[in-house]
Amino acid sequence: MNRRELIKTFALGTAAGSVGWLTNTDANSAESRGTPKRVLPPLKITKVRAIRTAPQRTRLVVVKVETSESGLYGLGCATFNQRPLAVVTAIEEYLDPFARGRDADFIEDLWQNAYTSSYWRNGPVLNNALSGLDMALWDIKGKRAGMPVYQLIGGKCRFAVDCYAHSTGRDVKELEDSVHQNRELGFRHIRIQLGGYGSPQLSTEAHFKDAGFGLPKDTLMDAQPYLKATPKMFEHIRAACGDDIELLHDMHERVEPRDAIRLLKELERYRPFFVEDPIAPEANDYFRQIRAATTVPIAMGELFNSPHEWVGLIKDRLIDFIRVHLSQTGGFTVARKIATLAEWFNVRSAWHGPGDLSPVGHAANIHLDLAIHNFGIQESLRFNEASQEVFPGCPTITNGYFYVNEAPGWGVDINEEAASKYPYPEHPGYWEPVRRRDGTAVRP
Ligand code: GCO
Ligand code: MG
Repeated sequence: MNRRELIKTFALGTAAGSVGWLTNTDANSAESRGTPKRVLPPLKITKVRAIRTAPQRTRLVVVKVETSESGLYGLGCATFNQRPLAVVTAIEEYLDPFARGRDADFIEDLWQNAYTSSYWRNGPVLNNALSGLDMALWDIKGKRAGMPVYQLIGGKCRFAVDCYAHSTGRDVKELEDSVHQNRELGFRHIRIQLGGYGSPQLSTEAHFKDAGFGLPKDTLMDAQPYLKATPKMFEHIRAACGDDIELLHDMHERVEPRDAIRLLKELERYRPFFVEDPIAPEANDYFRQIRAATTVPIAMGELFNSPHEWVGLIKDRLIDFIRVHLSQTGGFTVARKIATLAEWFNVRSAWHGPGDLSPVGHAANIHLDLAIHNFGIQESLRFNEASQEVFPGCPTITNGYFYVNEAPGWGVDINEEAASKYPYPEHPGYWEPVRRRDGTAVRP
């Protein structure tokens, strides 16, 4: 074959190829006028299960969503430590039959319909159940995509998640030692508390017990001993541990709003990183006065279950850190929206992250923290050996930073056999009353 023939053949071949392509795109565009071909084969939810376990004595509820693709399942956190069995019932009796047969890929659609499937909504029990389903679907989507969830929502904005540790002590000396320990572990942010919330150990006059009011096991907590001791606590820690440490404190809505304002003003000179829950959500309208009275950064939200509680405070810039508990809001789908809303009003994240979240819930916090611009700080928890046995892939902490692994989804799995080794503690989980000296109930 001479050169002229070769070129002629080649030209003919290309022409044929492009005609084929053209006809194809025609077919594709023709098809795009119809319903485009699904790249991912349909994936149906086949079962929604609630798994109970307590490897760290907290009553965890983890939802496992099984699918029509064998071996493909997702995990979600539905932990409500004070009412776990109510959440389990909401999952097993309502969300399981509701979700079976539905498309596991359409997370938002499923969230919206599950959310209104109870007609009444925005409560702690149903939101936690919904969160378990929601987070599990994000885990599945990450596994289908072969990516960690943070990649699905835009990838990393930081190499790891700065987090705070908890320090407490019955007196300032014990507290100082605990702060030094956490500093040695590499934490730059440390929450300081003098005993339990509101420092009940400082209250001594349990007149209600003498009067036989309430039960002897009820806790006494008067406001004044706490209000007087807390500025002294900050003063001691600043003097003993220095100026470059970021100090956080949780008022845990234990005092009246007016007292809260006065205490915040007294703490200004110690430059707290934030003070959390100065008042209860029922008194949210007091934030305007708090904002006007003090420059102390305010964190709020762990008790929020409804948009009515967070939208106003964020859009009016009345708080600096939004601290919702992801599963109490209805899950990851909701928290993403809260984070996006907050960004436009200079409110940063500080998601609730103590013991009453499962490692799956903590992982969801951290994946979100990695991917949002308005990340503030993350509350941390160390997972003991039992938790690591039950939840392979638990997040880790190094030098005060939280890390998730790079496995698809949340990167956290569950060993159900190990989970069954850690039943719930005897006590159902509700909070015992806290009272003033005259017996008046305190919001714990
Ligand atoms: C925090 C919280 C917790 C809650 C607890 C309720 O800031 O971590 O206040 O300690 O009290 O999660 O179960
Ligand atoms: Mg708190």
